[in-house]
Amino acid sequence: MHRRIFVVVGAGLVVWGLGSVGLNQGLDLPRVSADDGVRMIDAHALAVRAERGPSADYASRVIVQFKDIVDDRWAETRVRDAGGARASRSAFGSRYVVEPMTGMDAAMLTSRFRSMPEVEYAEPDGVVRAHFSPNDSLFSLQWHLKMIGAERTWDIQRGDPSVAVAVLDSGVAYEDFGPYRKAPDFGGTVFLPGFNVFTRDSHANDDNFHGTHVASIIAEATNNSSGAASIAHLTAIMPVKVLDDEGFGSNSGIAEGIDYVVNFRQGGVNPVKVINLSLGGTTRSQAMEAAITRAVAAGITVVASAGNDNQSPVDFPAAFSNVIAVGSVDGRKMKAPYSSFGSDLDVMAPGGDNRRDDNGDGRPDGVLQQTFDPDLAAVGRYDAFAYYFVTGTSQAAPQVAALAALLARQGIKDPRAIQAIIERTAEDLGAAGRDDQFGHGLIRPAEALKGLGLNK
Ligand SMILES: [Ca+2]
Ligand SMILES: [Ca+2]
Ligand SMILES: [Ca+2]
Repeated sequence: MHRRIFVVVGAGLVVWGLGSVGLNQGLDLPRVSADDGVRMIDAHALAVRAERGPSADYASRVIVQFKDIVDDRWAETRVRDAGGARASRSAFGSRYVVEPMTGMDAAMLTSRFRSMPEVEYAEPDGVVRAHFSPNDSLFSLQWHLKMIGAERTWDIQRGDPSVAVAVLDSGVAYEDFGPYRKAPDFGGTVFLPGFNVFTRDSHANDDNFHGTHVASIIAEATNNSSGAASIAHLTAIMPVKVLDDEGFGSNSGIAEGIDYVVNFRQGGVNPVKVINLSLGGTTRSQAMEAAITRAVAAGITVVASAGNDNQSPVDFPAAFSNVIAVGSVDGRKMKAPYSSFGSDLDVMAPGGDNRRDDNGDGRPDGVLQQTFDPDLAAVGRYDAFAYYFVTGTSQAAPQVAALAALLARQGIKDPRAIQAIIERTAEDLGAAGRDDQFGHGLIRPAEALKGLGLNK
């Protein structure tokens, strides 16, 4: 199922090595259904997939950044000297992802690149993964919106298509294209031209389920007499596919996706003011950090999920100091048992806990939005849309990204100011003041927006 794209440096040719996406259109699997059309994701299948790790061998590669703008022929010599077999150049500069030749490993290759004076940095590529909690099940209505006071928020600001959030994820069900279908409750949602780092084209279609759920938390069509509501529903979404069909990706892929967002222009301006990263890994990447620093310098607020391993520190990219790191609370405003923590944690949002039913509706508490059936997606069907309760810091981060977009719409331009407002107005939880379990506390969007900008 996995696909890889490498430029073969030797011949100077771009060779697109596209593996096939397994489409078994005729397969008729039993679907989980409920009377009200709300469904649960088969937690077992997701857990098995997460345990197994990625099919794609992201971790065997090396990221190398040359100091100067170089041409591929020049780079080819260095890649060969270092022991690289194949390399793929970034669309945005002299950054290459190099596969080692037989007998070499990523560590050896990295150390050879580091000894070259022309190299700015080299590092083994790292694996990142979607931060969904693999124990999702069927829940009741959108309690997360009540907890953060969404209705009071909408009295002040509902977003505007002139402000966009880039969702770097497994893609989004935003268009009808090939086997992919637009999710039904994206009715009036505006989508900007996206990017797929695997195919290097604009078709950032979701083949997993995760990215569509995350984008729906931010801007699912609202007040349209159908489906679910969302926090910043008039905000535009830019779909950027950096995770594969299993929810895995690489540090180099994240850097590539961020570079696409930073370089995007429409009518001479970049409407993207927020990047959401509901994903992470444990390896610190210079390539990713440099891309994030460029984004923040360009006025883009970067939000990332803390991770679902109940460990400290939080994952990268959340652990970077210029990224808003978001943890997850349950229906009681307690830290969700999976939510990672530590000194880099900034704020919390309701990401849910499927083992609890604190609103007493007979269903476990998760975040309800539209996406498609992940089990059917695994066999190549991306059109089985329904409303799913999903839990995780993946579901918490986009609530903060949505709030950042609303603040940007109010006219707050500096990402540091946006982060400061979100933190200052958060509801303090746990130990008094900022602490490592809750950061600054639970976001309060209406309080953050009050008195600021357009509609004060
Ligand atoms: Ca709706
Ligand atoms: Ca419940
Ligand atoms: Ca506290």
